[in-house]
Amino acid sequence: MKKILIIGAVGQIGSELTMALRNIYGGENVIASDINNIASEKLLKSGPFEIVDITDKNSIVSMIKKYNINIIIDLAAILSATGEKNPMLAWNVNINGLINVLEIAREYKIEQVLIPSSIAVFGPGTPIECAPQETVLHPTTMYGITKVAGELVADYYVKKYNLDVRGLRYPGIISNETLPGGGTTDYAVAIYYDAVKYGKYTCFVKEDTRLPMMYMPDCLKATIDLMQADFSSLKHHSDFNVGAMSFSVKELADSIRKYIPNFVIEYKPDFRQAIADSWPNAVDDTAAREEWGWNPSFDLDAMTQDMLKVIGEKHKQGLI
Ligand code: NAD
Ligand code: AKB
Repeated sequence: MKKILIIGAVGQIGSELTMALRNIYGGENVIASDINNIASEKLLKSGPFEIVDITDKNSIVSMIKKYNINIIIDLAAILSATGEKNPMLAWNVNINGLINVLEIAREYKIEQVLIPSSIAVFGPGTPIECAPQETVLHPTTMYGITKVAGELVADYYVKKYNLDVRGLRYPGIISNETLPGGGTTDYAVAIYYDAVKYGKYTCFVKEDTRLPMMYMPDCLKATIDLMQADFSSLKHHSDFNVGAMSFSVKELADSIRKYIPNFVIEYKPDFRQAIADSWPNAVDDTAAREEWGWNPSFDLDAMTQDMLKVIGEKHKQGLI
């Protein structure tokens, strides 16, 4: 019986991954945890929820013992924009928290650990048009530095202790359930909410800014497919590039205008422009496709249609 502990379950990805895993493995077998207890009613009612601080090893150990955990998913993080405002907090949560998880996994013989990485591992020196799987990793943000260090330390635990650790370099994730938590790619979510609510959006990066992005259903599929892959067939472990789409802000606004013709966008770039400029336009995800069959479903227009439908419905019901 799989017993999964998700740390950081209240965030943008965790709130939806928890529900997806509960549908597969049963509510009681997926323990949602976070330092923050502002979780949706759906998440709180569909299975256990616990307060865990990833920087406090004992708070994780008590969950391992209480629930007999055999899989840990570490989604606790401080993202790129918030990390630039508080770099030491980013280091503490993203690295010291991860080390706690890996040490506990080793000590308590946890069967699998999943740790997301990010396109933030890339930086100057990475080919901008399509970042290869193996390339220069010189990030300019503390968040990116923690993600490179996290990949390296995770691979160290695979080699040194034969621990099953897996991870993907998510692109910017776009979703309509939980708002993103302080990243640079947040504009690609906020634009849909403001288009529905106000018919206009002020973007904090320039119109020709182009980044790799992915819709949440593909993010959930990628995560679960990697979790279920045969470990012995993996040549990479914690650093899989996963691509889905790549578009500029102008192309995103044009896609929204197909459904909201009068949508207006203006641009007021701030400090996040430099972060976005340090990341590639797209990634080469051949390794993920070959090693565990990665294949995304959503393109920009399919995602726009679905985002506007769901957010439009929430707006009509007065939920946003
Ligand atoms: P998020 O900011 O939405 O959620 C992170 C969660 O971690 C929050 O609920 C927060 O309360 C929790 N947290 C913070 N400090 C904690 C602590 N000390 N102990 C326990 N929990 C703590 O982030 P997300 O977007 O859901 O990201 C999840 C993972 O995916 C992260 O590793 C992130 O780097 C990675 N990722 C996300 C994206 C994206 O676009 N969302 C892209 C690339 C990578
Ligand atoms: C961020 O913008 O910080 C995240 C990410 C791409 O890792 N969304």
